[in-house]
Amino acid sequence: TPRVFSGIQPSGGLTLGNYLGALKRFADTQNKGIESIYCMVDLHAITVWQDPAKLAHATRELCAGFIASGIDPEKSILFNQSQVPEHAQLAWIFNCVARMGWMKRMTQWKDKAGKNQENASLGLFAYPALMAADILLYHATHVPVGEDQKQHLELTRDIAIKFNNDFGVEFFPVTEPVIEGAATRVMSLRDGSKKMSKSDPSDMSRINLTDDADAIATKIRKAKTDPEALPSEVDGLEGRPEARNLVNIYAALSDQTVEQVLADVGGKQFSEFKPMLSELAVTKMTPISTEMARLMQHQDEIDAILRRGSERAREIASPILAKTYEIVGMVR
Ligand code: AQP
Repeated sequence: TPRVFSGIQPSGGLTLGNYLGALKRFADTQNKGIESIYCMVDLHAITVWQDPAKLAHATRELCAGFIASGIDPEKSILFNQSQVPEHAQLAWIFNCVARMGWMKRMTQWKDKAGKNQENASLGLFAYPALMAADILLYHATHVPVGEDQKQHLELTRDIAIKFNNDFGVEFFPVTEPVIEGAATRVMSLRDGSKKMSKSDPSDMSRINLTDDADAIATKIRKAKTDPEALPSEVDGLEGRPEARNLVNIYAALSDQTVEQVLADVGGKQFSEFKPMLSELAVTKMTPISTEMARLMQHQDEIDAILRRGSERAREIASPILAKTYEIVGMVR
Protein backbone atom coordinates (compact mmCIF):
# COMPACT_ATOMS: atom_id res chain seq x y z
CA THR A 1 0.00 0.00 0.00
CA PRO A 2 1.31 3.46 -0.84
CA ARG A 3 2.37 5.73 1.97
CA VAL A 4 3.39 9.31 1.32
CA PHE A 5 5.89 11.31 3.37
CA SER A 6 7.14 14.83 2.78
CA GLY A 7 8.53 17.72 4.80
CA ILE A 8 9.03 21.45 4.73
CA GLN A 9 11.54 23.46 6.74
CA PRO A 10 10.26 26.09 9.16
CA SER A 11 13.08 28.36 8.08
CA GLY A 12 11.06 31.45 7.19
CA GLY A 13 7.81 32.32 5.47
CA LEU A 14 6.19 30.07 2.88
CA THR A 15 6.28 31.05 -0.79
CA LEU A 16 4.13 30.34 -3.82
CA GLY A 17 6.92 27.88 -4.75
CA ASN A 18 6.33 25.88 -1.58
CA TYR A 19 2.58 26.05 -2.18
CA LEU A 20 2.59 24.87 -5.81
CA GLY A 21 5.61 22.55 -5.53
CA ALA A 22 4.56 21.00 -2.23
CA LEU A 23 1.50 22.02 -0.19
CA LYS A 24 -1.11 22.03 -2.97
CA ARG A 25 0.08 18.63 -4.14
CA PHE A 26 0.02 17.29 -0.58
CA ALA A 27 -3.63 18.29 -0.32
CA ASP A 28 -4.38 16.60 -3.67
CA THR A 29 -2.65 13.40 -2.46
CA GLN A 30 -4.55 13.38 0.81
CA ASN A 31 -7.80 13.91 -1.05
CA LYS A 32 -7.12 10.83 -3.17
CA GLY A 33 -7.30 8.90 0.11
CA ILE A 34 -3.59 8.01 0.25
CA GLU A 35 -2.09 7.72 3.75
CA SER A 36 0.03 10.84 4.15
CA ILE A 37 2.55 11.99 6.73
CA TYR A 38 3.72 15.62 6.62
CA CYS A 39 6.49 16.97 8.75
CA MET A 40 7.74 20.43 9.75
CA VAL A 41 11.42 19.58 9.65
CA ASP A 42 12.74 21.79 12.43
CA LEU A 43 15.91 19.68 12.82
CA HIS A 44 16.72 20.44 9.18
CA ALA A 45 16.04 24.15 9.67
CA ILE A 46 18.77 24.48 12.32
CA THR A 47 21.49 23.26 9.94
CA VAL A 48 21.85 27.00 9.44
CA TRP A 49 21.43 29.16 12.54
CA GLN A 50 17.87 30.10 13.42
CA ASP A 51 16.74 32.62 15.97
CA PRO A 52 14.88 30.45 18.55
CA ALA A 53 11.79 32.66 18.81
CA LYS A 54 11.57 32.88 15.01
CA LEU A 55 11.96 29.12 14.66
CA ALA A 56 9.04 28.51 17.01
CA HIS A 57 6.92 31.10 15.18
CA ALA A 58 7.84 29.68 11.76
CA THR A 59 6.97 26.15 12.90
CA ARG A 60 3.49 27.21 14.00
CA GLU A 61 2.99 29.33 10.89
CA LEU A 62 4.03 26.41 8.71
CA CYS A 63 1.51 24.19 10.47
CA ALA A 64 -1.14 26.87 9.83
CA GLY A 65 0.00 26.93 6.17
CA PHE A 66 -0.50 23.18 5.85
CA ILE A 67 -4.00 23.36 7.29
CA ALA A 68 -4.97 26.47 5.30
CA SER A 69 -3.78 24.70 2.12
CA GLY A 70 -6.28 21.91 2.75
CA ILE A 71 -4.35 19.34 4.74
CA ASP A 72 -6.70 17.93 7.34
CA PRO A 73 -4.87 16.95 10.56
CA GLU A 74 -7.45 14.23 11.17
CA LYS A 75 -6.86 12.56 7.80
CA SER A 76 -3.12 13.19 7.47
CA ILE A 77 -0.45 13.15 10.14
CA LEU A 78 0.99 16.65 10.75
CA PHE A 79 3.86 16.99 13.21
CA ASN A 80 7.24 18.55 13.86
CA GLN A 81 10.33 16.42 13.43
CA SER A 82 12.09 17.18 16.73
CA GLN A 83 9.20 15.68 18.70
CA VAL A 84 9.70 12.25 17.17
CA PRO A 85 13.22 11.41 18.40
CA GLU A 86 13.39 8.36 16.13
CA HIS A 87 14.27 10.72 13.24
CA ALA A 88 17.55 11.73 14.87
CA GLN A 89 18.21 8.16 15.99
CA LEU A 90 17.80 6.65 12.53
CA ALA A 91 19.79 9.52 11.03
CA TRP A 92 22.77 8.44 13.12
CA ILE A 93 22.61 4.94 11.69
CA PHE A 94 22.42 6.44 8.20
CA ASN A 95 25.38 8.71 8.93
CA CYS A 96 27.29 5.46 9.31
CA VAL A 97 25.87 4.02 6.06
CA ALA A 98 26.26 7.04 3.76
CA ARG A 99 29.72 7.85 2.35
CA MET A 100 31.49 11.21 2.54
CA GLY A 101 31.88 11.19 -1.24
CA TRP A 102 28.11 10.92 -1.75
CA MET A 103 27.48 13.91 0.47
CA LYS A 104 30.18 16.03 -1.16
CA ARG A 105 28.43 15.70 -4.52
CA MET A 106 25.17 17.22 -3.27
CA THR A 107 24.49 20.48 -5.10
CA GLN A 108 22.48 21.89 -2.19
CA TRP A 109 25.49 21.38 0.09
CA LYS A 110 27.74 23.11 -2.42
CA ASP A 111 25.28 25.99 -2.90
CA LYS A 112 24.49 26.52 0.77
CA ALA A 113 27.99 26.03 2.17
CA GLY A 114 29.35 28.26 -0.58
CA LYS A 115 33.03 29.08 -0.68
CA ASN A 116 33.48 28.65 3.03
CA GLN A 117 32.80 24.91 3.51
CA GLU A 118 35.14 24.74 6.50
CA ASN A 119 32.79 27.02 8.36
CA ALA A 120 29.50 25.29 7.46
CA SER A 121 27.85 23.15 10.15
CA LEU A 122 28.40 19.41 10.22
CA GLY A 123 24.60 19.16 10.22
CA LEU A 124 24.35 20.93 6.86
CA PHE A 125 26.71 18.36 5.40
CA ALA A 126 24.76 15.45 6.90
CA TYR A 127 21.37 16.94 5.94
CA PRO A 128 20.58 14.31 3.27
CA ALA A 129 21.12 11.44 5.74
CA LEU A 130 18.56 12.98 8.09
CA MET A 131 16.22 13.41 5.13
CA ALA A 132 16.65 9.73 4.26
CA ALA A 133 15.79 8.90 7.86
CA ASP A 134 12.64 11.07 7.71
CA ILE A 135 11.37 9.11 4.74
CA LEU A 136 12.53 5.59 5.53
CA LEU A 137 11.43 5.73 9.17
CA TYR A 138 7.88 5.39 7.84
CA HIS A 139 8.75 3.00 5.00
CA ALA A 140 7.26 5.70 2.79
CA THR A 141 6.82 4.62 -0.82
CA HIS A 142 6.27 8.03 -2.42
CA VAL A 143 7.74 11.43 -1.70
CA PRO A 144 6.17 14.45 -3.44
CA VAL A 145 8.75 17.25 -3.71
CA GLY A 146 9.90 20.04 -5.99
CA GLU A 147 12.62 19.54 -8.58
CA ASP A 148 15.31 20.89 -6.21
CA GLN A 149 15.01 17.80 -3.98
CA LYS A 150 15.56 15.22 -6.72
CA GLN A 151 19.22 14.61 -5.89
CA HIS A 152 18.48 14.14 -2.18
CA LEU A 153 15.87 11.54 -3.03
CA GLU A 154 18.34 9.64 -5.17
CA LEU A 155 20.65 9.62 -2.17
CA THR A 156 17.80 8.30 -0.02
CA ARG A 157 17.49 5.40 -2.44
CA ASP A 158 21.26 4.80 -2.30
CA ILE A 159 21.17 4.72 1.49
CA ALA A 160 18.26 2.26 1.54
CA ILE A 161 20.01 0.00 -0.98
CA LYS A 162 23.35 0.11 0.86
CA PHE A 163 21.74 -0.57 4.23
CA ASN A 164 19.86 -3.55 2.80
CA ASN A 165 23.07 -4.85 1.19
CA ASP A 166 25.32 -4.24 4.19
CA PHE A 167 23.01 -6.18 6.48
CA GLY A 168 21.67 -8.70 3.97
CA VAL A 169 18.06 -7.70 4.46
CA GLU A 170 15.20 -6.36 2.38
CA PHE A 171 14.07 -3.92 5.01
CA PHE A 172 14.00 -0.38 3.64
CA PRO A 173 11.94 0.26 0.51
CA VAL A 174 13.44 2.03 -2.48
CA THR A 175 11.37 5.17 -2.46
CA GLU A 176 9.90 6.87 -5.54
CA PRO A 177 10.20 10.63 -5.89
CA VAL A 178 7.03 12.23 -7.19
CA ILE A 179 8.01 15.34 -9.14
CA GLU A 180 5.11 16.21 -11.39
CA GLY A 181 2.78 18.98 -12.48
CA ALA A 182 3.38 22.37 -14.06
CA ALA A 183 5.09 23.90 -11.03
CA THR A 184 7.84 21.60 -9.85
CA ARG A 185 10.22 24.55 -10.09
CA VAL A 186 8.66 27.96 -9.57
CA MET A 187 11.19 30.64 -10.45
CA SER A 188 11.91 34.06 -9.01
CA LEU A 189 9.66 36.82 -10.39
CA ARG A 190 12.76 38.97 -10.90
CA ASP A 191 15.06 36.40 -12.52
CA GLY A 192 13.78 33.40 -14.47
CA SER A 193 16.99 31.47 -13.87
CA LYS A 194 16.71 31.44 -10.05
CA LYS A 195 14.37 29.36 -7.90
CA MET A 196 11.70 31.31 -6.03
CA SER A 197 13.07 31.12 -2.52
CA LYS A 198 12.14 32.35 0.93
CA SER A 199 15.75 33.38 1.50
CA ASP A 200 16.05 35.63 -1.59
CA PRO A 201 16.89 39.12 -0.29
CA SER A 202 14.32 40.69 -2.65
CA ASP A 203 10.74 40.35 -1.44
CA MET A 204 9.61 41.28 -4.98
CA SER A 205 11.12 37.99 -6.21
CA ARG A 206 8.48 35.90 -4.49
CA ILE A 207 4.82 35.71 -3.51
CA ASN A 208 4.53 34.90 0.18
CA LEU A 209 1.61 32.91 1.54
CA THR A 210 1.02 35.83 3.89
CA ASP A 211 0.84 38.48 1.11
CA ASP A 212 -2.42 40.39 0.73
CA ALA A 213 -4.20 41.01 -2.58
CA ASP A 214 -2.42 44.33 -3.20
CA ALA A 215 1.02 42.83 -2.64
CA ILE A 216 0.26 39.90 -4.96
CA ALA A 217 -1.03 42.23 -7.70
CA THR A 218 1.98 44.57 -7.42
CA LYS A 219 4.49 41.72 -7.57
CA ILE A 220 2.88 40.19 -10.66
CA ARG A 221 2.58 43.60 -12.38
CA LYS A 222 6.29 44.21 -11.79
CA ALA A 223 7.39 40.66 -12.61
CA LYS A 224 10.15 40.50 -15.21
CA THR A 225 8.98 39.54 -18.73
CA ASP A 226 10.13 39.89 -22.31
CA PRO A 227 8.48 42.11 -24.95
CA GLU A 228 7.02 39.28 -27.10
CA ALA A 229 3.41 38.09 -27.07
CA LEU A 230 2.67 34.69 -25.53
CA PRO A 231 3.07 31.69 -27.85
CA SER A 232 0.24 29.23 -28.57
CA GLU A 233 2.50 26.19 -28.25
CA VAL A 234 4.87 25.01 -25.52
CA ASP A 235 7.84 25.11 -27.92
CA GLY A 236 7.41 28.86 -28.13
CA LEU A 237 8.46 29.18 -24.47
CA GLU A 238 11.96 27.94 -25.30
CA GLY A 239 14.57 30.47 -24.22
CA ARG A 240 11.90 32.58 -22.45
CA PRO A 241 12.30 31.55 -18.79
CA GLU A 242 10.23 34.41 -17.34
CA ALA A 243 7.33 33.79 -19.73
CA ARG A 244 7.51 30.07 -19.04
CA ASN A 245 7.45 30.67 -15.31
CA LEU A 246 4.32 32.85 -15.37
CA VAL A 247 2.52 30.38 -17.64
CA ASN A 248 3.54 27.48 -15.37
CA ILE A 249 2.19 29.36 -12.35
CA TYR A 250 -1.07 30.06 -14.18
CA ALA A 251 -1.40 26.40 -15.17
CA ALA A 252 -0.71 25.09 -11.67
CA LEU A 253 -3.07 27.56 -9.98
CA SER A 254 -5.88 26.78 -12.41
CA ASP A 255 -5.29 22.98 -12.45
CA GLN A 256 -4.65 22.99 -16.18
CA THR A 257 -1.76 21.80 -18.31
CA VAL A 258 0.56 24.35 -19.89
CA GLU A 259 -0.82 23.30 -23.31
CA GLN A 260 -4.37 24.13 -22.21
CA VAL A 261 -3.32 27.52 -20.88
CA LEU A 262 -1.42 28.42 -24.06
CA ALA A 263 -4.36 27.38 -26.22
CA ASP A 264 -6.32 30.12 -24.38
CA VAL A 265 -3.77 32.86 -23.95
CA GLY A 266 -1.49 32.36 -26.98
CA GLY A 267 -1.14 35.65 -28.87
CA LYS A 268 -1.90 37.83 -25.81
CA GLN A 269 0.55 40.47 -24.62
CA PHE A 270 1.77 40.43 -21.02
CA SER A 271 -0.23 43.62 -20.45
CA GLU A 272 -3.32 41.45 -20.90
CA PHE A 273 -2.03 38.20 -19.38
CA LYS A 274 -0.61 39.65 -16.17
CA PRO A 275 -3.98 40.98 -14.91
CA MET A 276 -5.49 37.53 -15.62
CA LEU A 277 -2.72 35.86 -13.63
CA SER A 278 -3.03 38.40 -10.88
CA GLU A 279 -6.77 37.86 -10.52
CA LEU A 280 -6.32 34.09 -10.48
CA ALA A 281 -3.52 34.29 -7.89
CA VAL A 282 -5.51 36.61 -5.64
CA THR A 283 -8.58 34.36 -5.87
CA LYS A 284 -6.61 31.23 -5.02
CA MET A 285 -4.11 32.62 -2.52
CA THR A 286 -5.95 35.15 -0.35
CA PRO A 287 -8.29 32.57 1.26
CA ILE A 288 -5.15 30.73 2.35
CA SER A 289 -3.51 33.79 3.87
CA THR A 290 -6.76 34.74 5.63
CA GLU A 291 -7.12 31.25 7.09
CA MET A 292 -3.46 31.20 8.17
CA ALA A 293 -3.91 34.49 9.99
CA ARG A 294 -7.03 33.16 11.72
CA LEU A 295 -5.31 29.95 12.81
CA MET A 296 -2.34 31.90 14.15
CA GLN A 297 -4.74 33.49 16.65
CA HIS A 298 -5.14 30.00 18.19
CA GLN A 299 -1.62 28.87 18.92
CA ASP A 300 -2.63 26.42 21.61
CA GLU A 301 -4.74 24.57 19.03
CA ILE A 302 -1.82 24.45 16.62
CA ASP A 303 0.43 23.09 19.36
CA ALA A 304 -2.16 20.45 20.24
CA ILE A 305 -2.40 19.39 16.57
CA LEU A 306 1.38 19.01 16.38
CA ARG A 307 1.49 17.07 19.66
CA ARG A 308 -1.22 14.67 18.56
CA GLY A 309 0.47 14.30 15.15
CA SER A 310 3.78 13.44 16.83
CA GLU A 311 2.12 10.70 18.87
CA ARG A 312 0.58 9.18 15.76
CA ALA A 313 3.88 9.44 13.88
CA ARG A 314 5.74 7.71 16.74
CA GLU A 315 3.34 4.78 16.62
CA ILE A 316 4.58 4.07 13.10
CA ALA A 317 8.21 5.12 13.56
CA SER A 318 9.09 3.42 16.81
CA PRO A 319 8.67 -0.24 15.70
CA ILE A 320 10.61 0.52 12.49
CA LEU A 321 13.49 2.01 14.49
CA ALA A 322 13.39 -0.93 16.92
CA LYS A 323 13.65 -3.36 14.01
CA THR A 324 16.51 -1.33 12.50
CA TYR A 325 18.43 -1.49 15.80
CA GLU A 326 17.86 -5.23 15.94
CA ILE A 327 19.16 -5.67 12.37
CA VAL A 328 22.25 -3.61 13.21
CA GLY A 329 22.88 -5.68 16.35
CA MET A 330 22.06 -3.26 19.14
CA VAL A 331 21.31 -5.20 22.34
CA ARG A 332 18.04 -4.28 23.95
N1 AQP B 1 10.48 27.44 -6.06
C1 AQP B 1 9.98 26.24 -5.82
N2 AQP B 1 9.26 25.59 -6.74
C2 AQP B 1 8.74 24.37 -6.50
N3 AQP B 1 8.87 23.73 -5.33
C3 AQP B 1 9.58 24.34 -4.36
N4 AQP B 1 9.89 23.99 -3.11
C4 AQP B 1 10.61 24.98 -2.54
N5 AQP B 1 10.79 25.97 -3.40
C5 AQP B 1 10.16 25.62 -4.55
C6 AQP B 1 9.51 22.73 -2.48
O1 AQP B 1 8.99 23.02 -1.18
C7 AQP B 1 9.31 21.96 -0.31
C8 AQP B 1 9.93 22.48 0.95
O2 AQP B 1 11.19 23.08 0.70
P1 AQP B 1 12.25 23.24 1.84
O3 AQP B 1 11.66 23.17 3.15
O4 AQP B 1 13.43 22.39 1.54
O5 AQP B 1 12.75 24.66 1.76
P2 AQP B 1 12.75 25.62 0.54
O6 AQP B 1 11.46 26.33 0.55
O7 AQP B 1 13.24 24.91 -0.66
O8 AQP B 1 13.82 26.60 1.01
P3 AQP B 1 14.17 27.82 0.17
O9 AQP B 1 12.99 28.66 -0.12
O10 AQP B 1 14.98 27.37 -1.01
O11 AQP B 1 15.00 28.51 1.21
P4 AQP B 1 16.49 28.48 1.16
O12 AQP B 1 16.78 29.49 0.12
O13 AQP B 1 16.86 28.83 2.54
O14 AQP B 1 16.93 27.11 0.74
C9 AQP B 1 10.22 21.01 -1.08
O15 AQP B 1 9.44 19.93 -1.58
C10 AQP B 1 10.70 21.85 -2.20
O16 AQP B 1 11.04 21.07 -3.33
